Amino acid sequence: MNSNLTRRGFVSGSALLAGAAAIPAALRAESPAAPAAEPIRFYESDQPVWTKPPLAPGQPGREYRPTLTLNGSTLPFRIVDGVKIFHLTCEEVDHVFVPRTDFNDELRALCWGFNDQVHGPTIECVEGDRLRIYVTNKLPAATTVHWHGLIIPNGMDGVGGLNQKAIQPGETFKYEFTVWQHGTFMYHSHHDEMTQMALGMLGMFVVHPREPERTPPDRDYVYLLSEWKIVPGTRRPDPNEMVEFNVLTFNARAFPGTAPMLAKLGDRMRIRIGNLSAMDHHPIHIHGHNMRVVATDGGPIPEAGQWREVSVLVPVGSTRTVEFIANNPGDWAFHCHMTHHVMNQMGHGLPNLMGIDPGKLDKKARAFLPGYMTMGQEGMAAMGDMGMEVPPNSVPMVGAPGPYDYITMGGMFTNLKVREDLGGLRPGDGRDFTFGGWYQNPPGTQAMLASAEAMRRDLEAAPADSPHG
Ligand SMILES: [Cu+2]
Repeated sequence: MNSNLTRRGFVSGSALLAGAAAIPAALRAESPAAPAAEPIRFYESDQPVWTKPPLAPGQPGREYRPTLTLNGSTLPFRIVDGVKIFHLTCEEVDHVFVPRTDFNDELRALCWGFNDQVHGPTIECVEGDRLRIYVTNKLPAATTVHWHGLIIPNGMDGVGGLNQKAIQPGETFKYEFTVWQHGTFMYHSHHDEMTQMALGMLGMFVVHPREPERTPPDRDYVYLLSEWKIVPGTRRPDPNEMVEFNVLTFNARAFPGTAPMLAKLGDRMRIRIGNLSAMDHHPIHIHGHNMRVVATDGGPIPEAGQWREVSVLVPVGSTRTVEFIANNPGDWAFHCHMTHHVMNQMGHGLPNLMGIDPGKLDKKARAFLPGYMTMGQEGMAAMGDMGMEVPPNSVPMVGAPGPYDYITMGGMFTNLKVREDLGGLRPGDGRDFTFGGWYQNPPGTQAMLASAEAMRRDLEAAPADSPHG
């Protein structure tokens, strides 16, 4: 075979010569050589998708319904000569992870982010848009921005040293490309990544399909997962940490600082989840519903390949998009299922005190450690609401008061509030878990203290015949 004749060329050439006449016209339209009508076909094209010429800029309200990044924002743009212009400024940000309430201290830290926020605002555009993104570096260190999952020219890919010169402090770089994909992607620093991503230089990147969706969501939420080490009493996330992350975040907020998602009963929900944590994958778990996994950052999953989950694993450096109908009213937990990821600033080098009787130990220890209290003999649930003195700028084991009791959760935890009537609440208005109030469970649909009479009737009844004899 002629060495210039690639396998692809050989196969498509043969198909043209021998196959065309034999294949019925209806089937021929399905062959790989047919014009790519469906965007998904671009993933199998022999040309990178960005070579396709751009379309007129897609408009919110016309080409797409905007997404909502709770506790964050969406990056505004302007249009110049048919190109969408964005501007990101890399800078130090005094970021609040958990706002102060009557029940907890605040947790804030000096992070690095974009446009005075951590993480950066969500970039939102439409398939076929031409984008020009200016990146101004106001950090004390060089940086770059990588567009995770986007198929763009090599020189726009943002890996410092490999694809471009690093952006020095004070410089502004210009990235420009056409996006011919749709889905959920991310952006992040790709220069001294370990430091800069640990300090917060991350953001989400949503591309809407050009063709209107057959079943567009009523609500389209965006979450970016990340993890931090903030030693209680300090003001800087520690980028050297590799194992013991103690602040786990949804959109850079830890519970009780996370706003709830709101849904009207019957709403078609979409949640786009990206994970740019340093070291951990997160199984994100929903209560009261199950979710269809419809896309990754590699593209949409054809309907036949979609699957259902109640915990969707979002690996480091990936996005997962899930959909479901909010058909079960209530206040539903939405959280990472790693139990050490739903707590705040707990030390992990602790001796195991489960079942230990401290006896007179506390009294003796208080002689040289005023206020000393042995904890952990019955678990950690009581720690949050004991009102103990804690180091300044920390939320160790803090949860929040719920409608029935103290909620013993923190970290990557929030609520999905499904209501028949939202009473005019706008989801983006909520800044923490208290937004929207609490669901009133209808009588007979709630776990409660069992009555002595019910226990006598049911627990003292003769056991049913055992299938094992
Ligand atoms: Cu997790």
